[in-house]
Amino acid sequence: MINLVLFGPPGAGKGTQAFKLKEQFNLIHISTGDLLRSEIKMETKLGLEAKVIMAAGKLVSDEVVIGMIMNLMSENKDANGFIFDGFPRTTIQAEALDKMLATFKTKISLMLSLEVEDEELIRRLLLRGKDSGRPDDQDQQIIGARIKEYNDKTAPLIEYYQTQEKYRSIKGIGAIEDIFLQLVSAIDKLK
Ligand code: B4P
Repeated sequence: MINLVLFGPPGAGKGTQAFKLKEQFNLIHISTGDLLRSEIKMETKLGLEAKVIMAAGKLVSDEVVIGMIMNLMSENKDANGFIFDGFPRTTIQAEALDKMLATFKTKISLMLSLEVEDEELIRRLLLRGKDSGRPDDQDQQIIGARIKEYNDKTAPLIEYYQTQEKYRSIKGIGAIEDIFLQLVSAIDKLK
């Protein structure tokens, strides 16, 4: 199994690249952001709770996102592997993921971290906000709160994966195709 963590601040290109990588390597793409947005759309209890938190640029509780990942992984036991996009975002989530993968007798293969400066993140998200309808993409203050959450709670995971020798840093600025080729090359080295 190939199990990838696609990592980076909000707007780094995780969702964009995950979509291409899942096709290339025949993997199941799990995006916690997409899962939460679908709960919001269906107006479930979980969705109604998540809506307020996400609109403020904060992270949804570990318990909720870990539960969602567990459900999806159990439904895809025969998969070739997984791309985790936007998960884990805290140390608690990373530890829970390692435990879940252990029950599948597998591990994270690589953590691919897309590096993009704050100025470019803000530019991209405000641009997407113009037609995405995502409230968290439309206000610079909320985008700032998301970047702060990333720096405070998510960026420490770089060390978590560095210790396991799984961290690879990829420059996330430039043409989408060029960034994709760099990601593919890092994954190909696993073979
Ligand atoms: P996510 O849905 O994960 O959203 P994101 O961080 O904004 O990244 P996304 O993948 O969508 O954007 P991308 O970089 O591809 O999270 C949203 C919220 O959900 C979080 O704030 C949090 O509240 C909650 N949440 C999700 N997971 C959670 C978890 N595990 N724990 C707790 N809470 C959680 O793309 C951004 C834009 O850049 C796009 O418009 C794209 O077209 C563009 N772009 C991409 N690559 C580019 C390039 N090379 N050049 C120019 N533009 C590019």
